[in-house]
Amino acid sequence: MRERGQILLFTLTLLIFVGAASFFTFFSPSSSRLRQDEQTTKLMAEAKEALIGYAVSSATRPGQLPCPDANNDGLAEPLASGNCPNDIGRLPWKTLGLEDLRDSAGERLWYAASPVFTRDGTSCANPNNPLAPCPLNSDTRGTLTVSQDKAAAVITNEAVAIIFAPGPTLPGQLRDAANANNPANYLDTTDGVSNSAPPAFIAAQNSDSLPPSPPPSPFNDRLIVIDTTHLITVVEKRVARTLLKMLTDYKTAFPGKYTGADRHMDNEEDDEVYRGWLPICQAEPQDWEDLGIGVPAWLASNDWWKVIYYAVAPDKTVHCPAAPACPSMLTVDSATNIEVVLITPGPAPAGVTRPSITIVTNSYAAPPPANNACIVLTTLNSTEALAYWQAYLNDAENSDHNDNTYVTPSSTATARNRIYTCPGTPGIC
Ligand SMILES: [Ca+2]
Ligand SMILES: [Ca+2]
Ligand SMILES: [Ca+2]
Ligand SMILES: [Ca+2]
Repeated sequence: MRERGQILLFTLTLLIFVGAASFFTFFSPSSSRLRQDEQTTKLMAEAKEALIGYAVSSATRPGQLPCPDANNDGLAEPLASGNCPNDIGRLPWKTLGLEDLRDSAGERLWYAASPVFTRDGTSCANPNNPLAPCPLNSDTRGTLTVSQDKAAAVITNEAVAIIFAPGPTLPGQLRDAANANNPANYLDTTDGVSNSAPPAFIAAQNSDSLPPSPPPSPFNDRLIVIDTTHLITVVEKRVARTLLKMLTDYKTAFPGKYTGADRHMDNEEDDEVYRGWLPICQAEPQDWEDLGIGVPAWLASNDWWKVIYYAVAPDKTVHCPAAPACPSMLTVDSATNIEVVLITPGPAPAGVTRPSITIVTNSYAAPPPANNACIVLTTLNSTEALAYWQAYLNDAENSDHNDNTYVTPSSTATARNRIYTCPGTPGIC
């Protein structure tokens, strides 16, 4: 009995101790800061999702990000001669449809963007590709560098955008009205890297300068990164769904049939060709426009049609000779009833340049036709076409480019090929 009483007393004491500890944890200043930090992390994640949503849903240039806000009115600055006037500024929260987000110091978020993801499609000189001079597609890479805590500790040099919570004012920073729009008054410097000076950024204070090794360099920025792989992956999904919708509309408008493929990259269908590029300029048996199917201008002006592989079941085109000479359907894994296949490439692995061969636009329609689609009159021979696709397609059964059999891409990496099929893709096919 006495023993039981002792146990009870011990348990009671323990409960009081644990209760008091959690009370102090919950209400201590450090816990309050932790909650504020968590709140800031949440807001930054919300800002990241809004930027990605903006880029994915662009009506004119999928993947394009807004310019940073230079004058603190919440609105992205307009492009000037095709480029943002500044590559760093505040997050344009009004443009993104967000609340007036503030970090734990009450400051608005800041935002840096890679100019290749904010500029428009016309601001480059590109004699090889006069009507799509600066395309934004799977081959586009961000140009911002982010280091961990030292300039040499590079995490990525292909960041697309960075969102900053600037934190409280540090010594030397002025945030009065006259200095309110200068990023150096919000974003900090450590190990020689200044977060207010693109294109190189740093995520944490240089650990060498922390006590007991004086002098500690003041630094309180927090940042999150949008990398090339993440953005390209979601933009590719949107592009693939647009192309699948065009194809299913085609099959509806010209009952039961799809256009054949383009074997030369000249943007026009070739009879009895069932794999290669989707001919967005000239489809067969009828052109897109003649069937009332819109071809978004961005497919041509950003060269999306060049990087996505298209295959069609021979029997679902009008030019296939009669069975059994015409194999009827495509095979994908164990499914033998596939009518069309699209494969998106994902961003190129680091160090890989795509396309792998030099593509020169021999000539182009001038003036460009209204639909801006019939622009490329490049002609690749079959060896060149195979080399081209082998740089984009990873699995041997897909990159063979010579039969009607395909496989679900084997890689599970974020940056990888993805396959879309009809029937098979939910919501469209
Ligand atoms: Ca503005
Ligand atoms: Ca700061
Ligand atoms: Ca062709
Ligand atoms: Ca194959």
